[in-house]
Amino acid sequence: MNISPEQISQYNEKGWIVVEEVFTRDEAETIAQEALRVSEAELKETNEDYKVDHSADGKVAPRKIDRPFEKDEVFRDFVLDTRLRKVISAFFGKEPLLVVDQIFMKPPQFGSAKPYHQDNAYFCCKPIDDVITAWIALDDVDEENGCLRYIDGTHKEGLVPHKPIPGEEHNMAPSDEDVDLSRESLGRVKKGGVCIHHGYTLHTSHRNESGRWRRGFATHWVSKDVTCDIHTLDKAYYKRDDYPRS
Ligand SMILES: O=C(O)CCC(=O)C(=O)O
Repeated sequence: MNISPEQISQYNEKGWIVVEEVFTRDEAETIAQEALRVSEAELKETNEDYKVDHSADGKVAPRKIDRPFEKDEVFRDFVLDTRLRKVISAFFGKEPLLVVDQIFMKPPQFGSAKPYHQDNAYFCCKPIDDVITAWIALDDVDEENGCLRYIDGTHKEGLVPHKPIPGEEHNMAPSDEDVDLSRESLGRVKKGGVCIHHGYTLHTSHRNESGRWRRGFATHWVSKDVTCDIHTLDKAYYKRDDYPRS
């Protein structure tokens, strides 16, 4: 797949980009089905609140799968696919190394919002230009089922303070004054396409108001030059013996 100079310019200027058709729809559907199977099995066993979404009338559905890479070879092969790694390196300019992953399920009708945040508020890694996320759409994703939304240019503006949200301590967010909604753009993407964003780009996703799933496979990458002030890299996948070397 060729990445155009315009796409590179958009990533550099806005801090995010959509690349369509990295995977086929059938490949994304296989992963979406597997995500459903794994998350429903986990739902039967877990009472961890951050893994579950609740409807107003008492229904529950899976919210997320943590570290899918470690749970199924199918997930592993998918996120290490060379097409994905080539696309990321086109924006990154270095070999991307996979640190961690998560699948956000956002179930129909009541999949919850993810508040505005910068990924590096969680990761605390540096240099920041070597921290990047590739979010693979496992469904067609638009404003009705909760696409990613970005504040353009925030990757050039540093880290803003984040605080845990009361009652949702798994979520941290900046104050409203730090989110300039006049610069918000939508990351609409088709199934199999990928949204890529810089570690400082402010982003969010709204509640799923549609009758469709909105599953997104988030993969978080760094370069070999990255160091970290906290535990983020301790269990990084690229340190595993079976991680593919280029
Ligand atoms: O899938 C979502 O709604 C949130 C994803 C996200 O915040 C991320 O991939 O960094």
